[in-house]
Amino acid sequence: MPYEVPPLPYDYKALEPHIDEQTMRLHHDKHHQAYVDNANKALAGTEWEDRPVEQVLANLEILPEDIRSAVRNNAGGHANHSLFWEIMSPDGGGEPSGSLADAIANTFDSVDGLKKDLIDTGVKRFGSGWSWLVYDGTGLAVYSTANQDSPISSSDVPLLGIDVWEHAYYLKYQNRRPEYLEAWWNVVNWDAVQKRFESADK
Ligand code: MN3
Repeated sequence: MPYEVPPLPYDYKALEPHIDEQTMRLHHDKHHQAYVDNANKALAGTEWEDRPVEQVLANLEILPEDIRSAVRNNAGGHANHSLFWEIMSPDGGGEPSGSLADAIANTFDSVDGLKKDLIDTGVKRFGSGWSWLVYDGTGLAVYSTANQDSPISSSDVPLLGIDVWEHAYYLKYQNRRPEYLEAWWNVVNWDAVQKRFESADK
Protein backbone atom coordinates (compact mmCIF):
# COMPACT_ATOMS: atom_id res chain seq x y z
CA MET A 1 0.00 0.00 0.00
CA PRO A 2 1.45 3.37 -0.94
CA TYR A 3 1.49 5.96 1.81
CA GLU A 4 -1.47 8.29 2.18
CA VAL A 5 -1.92 11.59 3.99
CA PRO A 6 -4.09 10.84 7.04
CA PRO A 7 -7.18 13.06 7.29
CA LEU A 8 -6.78 15.96 9.68
CA PRO A 9 -8.56 14.92 12.92
CA TYR A 10 -10.12 18.41 13.32
CA ASP A 11 -11.14 21.31 11.12
CA TYR A 12 -8.49 23.39 9.35
CA LYS A 13 -9.49 26.41 11.37
CA ALA A 14 -9.83 24.56 14.69
CA LEU A 15 -6.38 25.57 15.95
CA GLU A 16 -6.98 29.29 15.47
CA PRO A 17 -5.90 31.77 16.68
CA HIS A 18 -2.63 29.96 17.41
CA ILE A 19 -2.28 28.31 14.01
CA ASP A 20 -4.26 29.86 11.18
CA GLU A 21 -6.53 28.09 8.73
CA GLN A 22 -4.56 28.93 5.60
CA THR A 23 -1.34 27.58 7.09
CA MET A 24 -3.10 24.35 8.06
CA ARG A 25 -4.62 23.93 4.58
CA LEU A 26 -1.30 24.43 2.80
CA HIS A 27 0.67 22.46 5.35
CA HIS A 28 -1.60 19.41 5.43
CA ASP A 29 -2.97 19.33 1.87
CA LYS A 30 0.05 20.53 -0.08
CA HIS A 31 3.27 20.05 1.90
CA HIS A 32 2.39 16.71 3.51
CA GLN A 33 0.89 15.46 0.23
CA ALA A 34 4.13 16.29 -1.57
CA TYR A 35 6.17 14.27 0.96
CA VAL A 36 3.81 11.32 0.50
CA ASP A 37 3.90 11.52 -3.32
CA ASN A 38 7.69 11.77 -3.43
CA ALA A 39 8.18 8.97 -0.88
CA ASN A 40 5.87 6.70 -2.88
CA LYS A 41 7.71 7.54 -6.08
CA ALA A 42 11.11 6.79 -4.52
CA LEU A 43 9.99 3.49 -2.95
CA ALA A 44 7.94 2.19 -5.91
CA GLY A 45 9.25 -1.10 -7.26
CA THR A 46 11.63 -1.70 -4.36
CA GLU A 47 11.27 -4.32 -1.63
CA TRP A 48 10.52 -1.46 0.78
CA GLU A 49 7.35 -0.18 -0.86
CA ASP A 50 4.91 -2.06 1.37
CA ARG A 51 6.77 -1.62 4.65
CA PRO A 52 5.54 0.67 7.43
CA VAL A 53 7.21 4.06 7.28
CA GLU A 54 8.77 3.53 10.74
CA GLN A 55 10.51 0.40 9.49
CA VAL A 56 11.84 2.20 6.43
CA LEU A 57 13.18 5.10 8.52
CA ALA A 58 14.85 2.72 10.97
CA ASN A 59 16.77 1.12 8.10
CA LEU A 60 17.89 4.06 5.96
CA GLU A 61 21.49 2.88 5.89
CA ILE A 62 20.59 -0.35 4.06
CA LEU A 63 18.30 1.29 1.48
CA PRO A 64 19.56 1.45 -2.10
CA GLU A 65 21.85 4.45 -2.31
CA ASP A 66 20.08 6.00 -5.29
CA ILE A 67 16.83 6.45 -3.33
CA ARG A 68 18.25 6.92 0.17
CA SER A 69 18.17 10.72 0.40
CA ALA A 70 14.76 10.98 -1.31
CA VAL A 71 13.37 8.48 1.20
CA ARG A 72 15.08 10.12 4.16
CA ASN A 73 13.53 13.49 3.26
CA ASN A 74 10.11 12.38 2.09
CA ALA A 75 9.30 9.29 4.18
CA GLY A 76 10.70 11.36 7.04
CA GLY A 77 8.36 14.20 6.11
CA HIS A 78 5.42 11.79 5.99
CA ALA A 79 6.15 10.28 9.41
CA ASN A 80 6.91 13.63 11.05
CA HIS A 81 3.75 15.32 9.79
CA SER A 82 1.51 12.33 10.61
CA LEU A 83 2.72 12.68 14.20
CA PHE A 84 2.38 16.47 14.15
CA TRP A 85 -1.37 16.47 13.29
CA GLU A 86 -2.01 13.88 16.00
CA ILE A 87 -0.24 15.70 18.83
CA MET A 88 -2.20 18.92 18.29
CA SER A 89 -5.82 19.49 19.27
CA PRO A 90 -8.34 22.32 19.48
CA ASP A 91 -8.88 21.11 23.08
CA GLY A 92 -5.14 21.17 23.70
CA GLY A 93 -2.95 22.98 26.16
CA GLY A 94 -2.95 22.46 29.90
CA GLU A 95 -0.66 20.03 31.65
CA PRO A 96 0.38 16.42 31.04
CA SER A 97 -0.71 13.78 33.55
CA GLY A 98 0.13 10.25 34.66
CA SER A 99 3.44 8.56 33.99
CA LEU A 100 4.42 11.16 31.40
CA ALA A 101 4.06 13.96 33.95
CA ASP A 102 6.30 12.02 36.36
CA ALA A 103 8.94 11.38 33.70
CA ILE A 104 8.92 15.05 32.67
CA ALA A 105 9.33 16.16 36.30
CA ASN A 106 12.23 13.73 36.77
CA THR A 107 14.07 14.80 33.64
CA PHE A 108 13.25 18.50 33.22
CA ASP A 109 12.19 19.46 36.78
CA SER A 110 8.86 20.77 35.50
CA VAL A 111 6.66 21.08 32.43
CA ASP A 112 7.92 24.65 32.09
CA GLY A 113 11.48 23.27 32.06
CA LEU A 114 10.56 20.93 29.21
CA LYS A 115 8.81 23.71 27.27
CA LYS A 116 11.81 25.98 27.66
CA ASP A 117 14.16 23.27 26.35
CA LEU A 118 11.95 22.54 23.35
CA ILE A 119 11.52 26.23 22.54
CA ASP A 120 15.27 26.97 22.86
CA THR A 121 16.14 23.93 20.76
CA GLY A 122 13.63 24.98 18.08
CA VAL A 123 14.81 28.60 18.05
CA LYS A 124 18.43 27.49 17.67
CA ARG A 125 17.79 25.05 14.82
CA PHE A 126 19.40 26.87 11.88
CA GLY A 127 17.23 26.70 8.79
CA SER A 128 14.50 24.07 8.66
CA GLY A 129 13.85 21.19 11.00
CA TRP A 130 12.06 19.92 14.08
CA SER A 131 12.32 20.25 17.84
CA TRP A 132 11.69 16.87 19.51
CA LEU A 133 10.82 15.23 22.79
CA VAL A 134 11.86 11.59 22.41
CA TYR A 135 12.04 8.39 24.41
CA ASP A 136 15.55 7.03 23.94
CA GLY A 137 15.03 3.59 25.42
CA THR A 138 15.79 4.61 28.98
CA GLY A 139 14.27 8.05 29.43
CA LEU A 140 13.23 11.33 27.88
CA ALA A 141 15.45 13.62 25.84
CA VAL A 142 15.10 16.83 23.82
CA TYR A 143 16.98 17.61 20.62
CA SER A 144 16.38 18.98 17.16
CA THR A 145 16.84 17.45 13.74
CA ALA A 146 17.52 19.16 10.42
CA ASN A 147 15.18 19.02 7.45
CA GLN A 148 12.82 16.02 7.77
CA ASP A 149 15.20 13.75 9.66
CA SER A 150 13.27 11.51 12.06
CA PRO A 151 14.37 10.43 15.54
CA ILE A 152 13.34 6.93 14.40
CA SER A 153 16.50 6.85 12.25
CA SER A 154 18.52 7.33 15.48
CA SER A 155 16.61 4.49 17.20
CA ASP A 156 14.61 6.93 19.35
CA VAL A 157 10.82 7.09 19.65
CA PRO A 158 9.42 10.54 18.81
CA LEU A 159 6.80 11.54 21.39
CA LEU A 160 6.28 15.20 20.50
CA GLY A 161 7.70 17.15 17.58
CA ILE A 162 7.31 20.81 16.72
CA ASP A 163 7.74 21.70 13.06
CA VAL A 164 10.03 24.74 12.78
CA TRP A 165 10.06 24.94 8.99
CA GLU A 166 8.92 28.39 7.89
CA HIS A 167 5.95 26.79 6.10
CA ALA A 168 4.60 25.88 9.56
CA TYR A 169 4.34 29.45 10.81
CA TYR A 170 5.40 32.12 8.31
CA LEU A 171 1.94 33.33 7.19
CA LYS A 172 0.96 34.26 10.73
CA TYR A 173 4.25 34.79 12.56
CA GLN A 174 6.60 35.78 9.69
CA ASN A 175 10.15 35.77 11.10
CA ARG A 176 8.96 35.45 14.72
CA ARG A 177 9.74 31.77 15.28
CA PRO A 178 10.01 32.17 19.09
CA GLU A 179 6.48 33.60 19.21
CA TYR A 180 5.14 30.62 17.24
CA LEU A 181 6.96 28.22 19.55
CA GLU A 182 5.45 29.89 22.63
CA ALA A 183 1.94 29.90 21.14
CA TRP A 184 2.21 26.26 20.01
CA TRP A 185 1.71 25.03 23.60
CA ASN A 186 -1.91 26.19 23.46
CA VAL A 187 -2.65 23.37 21.01
CA VAL A 188 -0.49 20.55 22.39
CA ASN A 189 -2.48 17.32 22.80
CA TRP A 190 -0.94 15.86 25.96
CA ASP A 191 -3.25 12.82 25.87
CA ALA A 192 -1.80 11.80 22.51
CA VAL A 193 1.76 12.38 23.75
CA GLN A 194 1.02 10.32 26.87
CA LYS A 195 -0.29 7.43 24.72
CA ARG A 196 2.88 7.48 22.64
CA PHE A 197 4.98 7.48 25.83
CA GLU A 198 3.06 4.51 27.27
CA SER A 199 3.58 2.43 24.12
CA ALA A 200 7.27 3.37 23.97
CA ASP A 201 8.10 2.84 27.66
CA LYS A 202 7.63 -0.93 27.86
MN1 MN3 B 1 5.96 20.93 7.87
